[in-house]
Amino acid sequence: GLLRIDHVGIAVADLDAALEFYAEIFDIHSVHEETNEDQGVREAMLAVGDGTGPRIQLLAPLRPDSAIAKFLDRSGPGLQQLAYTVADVEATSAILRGRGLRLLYDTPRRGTAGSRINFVHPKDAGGVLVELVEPA
Ligand code: MC0
Repeated sequence: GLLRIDHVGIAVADLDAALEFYAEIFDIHSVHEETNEDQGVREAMLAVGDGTGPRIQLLAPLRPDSAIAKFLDRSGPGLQQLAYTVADVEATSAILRGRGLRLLYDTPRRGTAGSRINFVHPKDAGGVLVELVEPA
């Protein structure tokens, strides 16, 4: 099942500009950055407060055909996904499939920091793109 909120993902056009905004305005800072070619993103994870709670993930597109580029074109910058930590992404995906939801991938793909991820289609989850994250 879903253990806790892992992160909230926010689409941004320019990662460096967004990092500067979050640092200067909210005093929230990046604790991890990486490029995920498979997902077509450059991303940063930001810690809030004492850093023990859910993170904020800033997502910038690498390519015009990427999910984040399409999201920015359609909706502009803003909340793009809600991610839950799970112990076993395959098991949770199977349970949700069994409840009639469309999972985007047949088998998990690689997410942040070597995690294994899958997504529930937003049209099957009340308009929210739900990500399942099994940490490395
Ligand atoms: C699209 N829709 C959304 C949405 N994206 N609704 C809520 N939240 C979103 N993020 C809506 C559209 O407005 C449209 O509604 C309907 O879904 C179907 O749109 P579509 O044109 O069929 O689909 P696309 O091409 O926009 O793709 C949507 C889809 C895609 C969710 C399938 O974004 C995708 O594959 N996402 C999963 C991968 C991803 O997001 N990667 C970037 C983060 P209407 O009403 O107009 O029909 S990478 C990441 O997260 C990793 C690094 C990590 O955390 O570890």
